[in-house]
Amino acid sequence: MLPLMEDRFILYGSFTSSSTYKPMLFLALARLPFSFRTVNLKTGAQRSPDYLAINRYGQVPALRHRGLTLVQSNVILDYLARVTGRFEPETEQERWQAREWLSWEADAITNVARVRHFSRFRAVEPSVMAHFRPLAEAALGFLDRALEGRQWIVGEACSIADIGCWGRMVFMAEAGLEIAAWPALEAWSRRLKALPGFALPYDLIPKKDQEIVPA
Ligand SMILES: N[C@@H](CCC(=O)N[C@@H](CS)C(=O)NCC(=O)O)C(=O)O
Repeated sequence: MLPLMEDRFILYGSFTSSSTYKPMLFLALARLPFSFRTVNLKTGAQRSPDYLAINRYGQVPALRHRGLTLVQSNVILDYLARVTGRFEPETEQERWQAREWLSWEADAITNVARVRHFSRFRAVEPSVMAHFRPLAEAALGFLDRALEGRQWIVGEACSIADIGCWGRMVFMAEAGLEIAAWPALEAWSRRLKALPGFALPYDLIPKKDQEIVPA
């Protein structure tokens, strides 16, 4: 049965956005229904007064639920884990660790998203790329080492730490960063891809407003 309308998650996002993919992947893996509202980044819809009233930073994603508005993809993942109980690690220490990884990824894996942005959407001086590419590679190397001998980043199951880190790096091939260079990362990505409900961004995020009802 569908939840009451006010209980339904409303996610604002764009199909080219790794930040949108993160909460979207959570909802897909958790098999939760939600309403998707597209924000066209190409036409600058993220800077329209209506959207700025939802997200002051003029960025996607944003989530509305039960009268609340949440922005910043990692805050949204934190919220989704809290209200649904899904993808929350088991112990309190691990739950804090998952949030620690989310904070880290916003500092470090963001460089992967930057290099992809410069490769795909906005050409920059070679010196800018030369600055950010090693930072992206260092972030991927750090996570690769952390995953050696482990199935998941925190605890024994997939958590918001995995969804957040994977989600931000998902377009890495568009930045010329081949995951095969980091064997533990590649093995972990295969485990993620095997989870029921998993999909890659271009298969998952609609280009138009849509009501999503998992099968
Ligand atoms: N720290 C933010 C980053 C969000 C972000 O960078 N969103 C991009 C798309 S991935 C965006 O909306 N860009 C449009 C713009 O900045 O004009 C988060 O994690 O939610």
